[in-house]
Amino acid sequence: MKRLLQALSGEPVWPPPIWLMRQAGRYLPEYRNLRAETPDFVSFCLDPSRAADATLQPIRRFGMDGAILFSDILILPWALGRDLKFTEGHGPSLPPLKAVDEVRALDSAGFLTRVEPVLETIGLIRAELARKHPTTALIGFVGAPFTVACYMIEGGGSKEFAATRRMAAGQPEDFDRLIEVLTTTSITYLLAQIAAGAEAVMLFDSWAGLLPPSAFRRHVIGPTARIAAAIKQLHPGVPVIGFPRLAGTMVAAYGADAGVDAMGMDTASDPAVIDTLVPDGLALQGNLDPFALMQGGEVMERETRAILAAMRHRPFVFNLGHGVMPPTSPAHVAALVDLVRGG
Ligand code: 1CP
Repeated sequence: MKRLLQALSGEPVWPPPIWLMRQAGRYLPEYRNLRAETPDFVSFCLDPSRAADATLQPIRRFGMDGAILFSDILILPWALGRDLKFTEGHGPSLPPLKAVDEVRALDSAGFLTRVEPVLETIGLIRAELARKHPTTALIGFVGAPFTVACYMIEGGGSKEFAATRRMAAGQPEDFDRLIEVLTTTSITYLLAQIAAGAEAVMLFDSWAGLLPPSAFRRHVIGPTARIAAAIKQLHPGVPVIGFPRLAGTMVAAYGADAGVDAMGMDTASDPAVIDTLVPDGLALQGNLDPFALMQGGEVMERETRAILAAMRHRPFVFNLGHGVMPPTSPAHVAALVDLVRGG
């Protein structure tokens, strides 16, 4: 079995497998060249041969144990009929979703047709992995319902996601309905990704840490558990990774109740403490500071060794605590892979 899949399934594998969030992206010159051919980011994500190429670029360079599908968490709202634009230096924008009528109008019947290019991308990636990188596993993903709801309600990125939290607190039925649509369509989408060739799946819950404990259980743990159970029912061998970013002490409840096989640790988490908060069989993934990677050299080495020492005894996948930053030198990524593989 591929080493990444072994570790995610709860088997200690050492040295640990490694891949990095945002391992495809602007820090790679070959990505910038490819990206320049398709200025519109949504079109780029929906171009199977270019999206497959972007996915494979870091694998060709560094031989990572995991390839993550090149796409975006906002492709799902786009496929549900919300207009989506990415502007250079500004990030995503969508029309802010305000009322329950707009939730009812989401096209959960038609969305699967619109993501067909993504499924085709997955097929292309698997074919090239089989030919040239047979030990690398392909990870599919969605944004977890709460995080996707944040972008849909706010209409883009935000520091506070105030409109979202206001709707969750003040219009709980509307909010539940949106989370419900996102939960059921995420299940359909992930099952389609697995059928197309994804070997593990990840749920990015980047803004989970904004919620108080009661809402965290309702909008983060609940939907994640439903998605994980639906996948387990049909594909018990496909590992599910959850990433409840900035969840603080709520990782204990998440680790116990979200039904995931593996949990991503964010940059602020102390791996030795997380280790004591979650069940022994749960694989952990993370969590080098992206800025330590950017710095490289001794800083990167010291931080990396501390994480390895804390995780030596459990199923573990080396990663960052959040995505690779654009100014990062690719040489630092190569050095990190060597360091981790040296055990
Ligand atoms: O022009 C570009 O190249 C745009 C930069 C970019 C990239 C490379 C965006 C816009 N998305 C992506 C790809 C992407 N996004 C991947 C693919 C594979 C990989 O990791 O290598 C994945 C898994 C994502 C997931 C994603 N998109 C998340 C969850 C993880 C996280 O970073 O917290 C989120 C929140 C997004 C939204 C998004 N997409 C892009 C941007 C700049 C943002 C953040 C917007 C914001 O909150 O301000």
